[in-house]
Amino acid sequence: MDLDAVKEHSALHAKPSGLVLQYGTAGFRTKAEHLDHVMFRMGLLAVLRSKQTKSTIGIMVTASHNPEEDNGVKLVDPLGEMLAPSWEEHATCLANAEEQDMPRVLLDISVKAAVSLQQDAFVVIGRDTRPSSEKLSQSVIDGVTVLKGQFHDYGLLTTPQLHYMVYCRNTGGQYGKATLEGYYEKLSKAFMELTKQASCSGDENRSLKVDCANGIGALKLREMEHYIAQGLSVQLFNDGTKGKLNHLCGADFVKSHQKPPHGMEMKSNERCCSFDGDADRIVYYYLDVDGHFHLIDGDKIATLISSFLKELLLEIGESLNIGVVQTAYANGSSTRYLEEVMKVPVYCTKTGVKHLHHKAQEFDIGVYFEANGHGTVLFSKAAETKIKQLARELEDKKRKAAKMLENVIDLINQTAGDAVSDMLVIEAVLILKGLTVQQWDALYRDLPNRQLKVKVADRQVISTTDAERQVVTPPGLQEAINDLVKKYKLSRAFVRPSGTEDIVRVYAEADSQENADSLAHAVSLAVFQLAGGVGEAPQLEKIHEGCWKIKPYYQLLGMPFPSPLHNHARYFAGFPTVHMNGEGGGDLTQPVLPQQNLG
Ligand code: 16G
Ligand code: ZN
Repeated sequence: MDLDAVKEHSALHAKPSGLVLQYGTAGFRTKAEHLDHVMFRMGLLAVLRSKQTKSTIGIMVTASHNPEEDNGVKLVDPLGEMLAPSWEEHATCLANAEEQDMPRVLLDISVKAAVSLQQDAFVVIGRDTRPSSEKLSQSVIDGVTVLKGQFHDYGLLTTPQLHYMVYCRNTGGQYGKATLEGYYEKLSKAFMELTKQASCSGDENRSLKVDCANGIGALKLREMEHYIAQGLSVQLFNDGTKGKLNHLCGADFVKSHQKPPHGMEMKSNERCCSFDGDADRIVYYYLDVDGHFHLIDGDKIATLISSFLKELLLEIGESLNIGVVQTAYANGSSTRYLEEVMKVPVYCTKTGVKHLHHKAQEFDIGVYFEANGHGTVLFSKAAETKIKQLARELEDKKRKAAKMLENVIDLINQTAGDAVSDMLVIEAVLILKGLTVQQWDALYRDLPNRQLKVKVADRQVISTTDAERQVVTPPGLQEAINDLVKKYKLSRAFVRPSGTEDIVRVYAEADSQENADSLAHAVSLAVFQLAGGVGEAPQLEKIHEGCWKIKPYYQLLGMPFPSPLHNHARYFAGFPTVHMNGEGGGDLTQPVLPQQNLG
């Protein structure tokens, strides 16, 4: 390792002194202008990881669903998986080493991880469409080359495409060809084969509206469009020609605001979906005839896909085990439906794809989805071999079912959640089962829920157990949550420190939206009080300018209402919304009629 060269080049990507960043749930993420040194250093680290694993390593430059001004970087391990936890620690150490210490830290890592330095290294790089991404990926390349690693820069790619490339390269092409064309061909062939099996295809014009979050998904779906045109016509919105990345659109916006993205023309009962900024998440939705918005999130996607797979397994009479993996954010109705109606075992892990992915590997067929729309299906090697064998040996209907399973294996991107691949699986299942989007939505009804954020001095004072469903510290917080939850029907609530933002997240679910809101606010206040809240106590949730959602949670906590915090609010008794009068001065004791348009 030529440490003098490392030092010299590092100076061109100098670390702002004092800046501390953490390799979080999905790599490093912050404002793009703070990331140059991180990119260079991750280039260095990828070379070490490649030498150590004697495999190709991936680096993706993206900040996913975060604002356009942000950026981020993550490393992809040999089988297309997230970086191993011990290397996340190395990544954090290297990124935070002050300029003069960096070469020593690099050397320490290579010793600790027993990297054979004379081994060759190969790194593949991808980036999203952010204005900062091109320059930052150049810094990655500087890092790779200074350690004499070889590389291939794929340029613009979706995150899951990069995962795919890494896996293809490390399996000698068995998984597919490590080119964009290879990716499009593999997926489209499987999609066309699968949908050919549908008994009622052809009589319906299959079309789907796709909100691409003004991101990379638009470019890549455009490239893919003609490969699938015979089976599905896609109409792209927010394709990046006008709007800003992830701004008022994309999967994260739609899921968290539970409303349609801007820039999408929706007619009633049309199937629509949204990707996130790097196209590794997808959610579906539609407007009903009354113009009401219906969200179909990752939980319902998991339900659709796993029920389809289970039916195919029943058809071929094979007892391969199937399991669904969720996080605490999964809607209670989805878990109940999967367990009680579909009789599929459900497991819960901590938030973050790597945890779900890991758990899903325990099954012959492991379906995992986060409610936010990130997910995929994993087939064990043994299951794959068995299915392929059955597709050759069985006859008639059984053979057809086995062939379908074989095609699903090729259609799903097993390396990571992939909006494009998931979209095609979903579309194929809807065609094969002859389901409309409404029928899919009607599988079960989501319990009303609410997510809130609370700012505290140090979010690490909150530690959790039981897949983040129970708080361990600070003392008293779990008891407070338990007491609050008891006051509502069908309710559940949990809190966890975010892995991507400096806040604590609160989730609550209950029998009505009002109660879910109320419980979420009450829990937020408990967090604020018991976990060192900073600034103002949790504000009520803003619905639109001048309008806030409220239930008198003060009463629940034994506080007087109206509280001084809301002395500009006019309160309508029994109605859980407060309309704040911008000039102040409304009379809190006088009920006002609820306004139309509550957002
Ligand atoms: C990251 C994770 C996502 C998780 C989210 C939670 C990956 C690829 N992405 O975006 O799975 O849901 O973080 O964020 O792992 P939070 O910790 O801020 O709630
Ligand atoms: Zn993403």
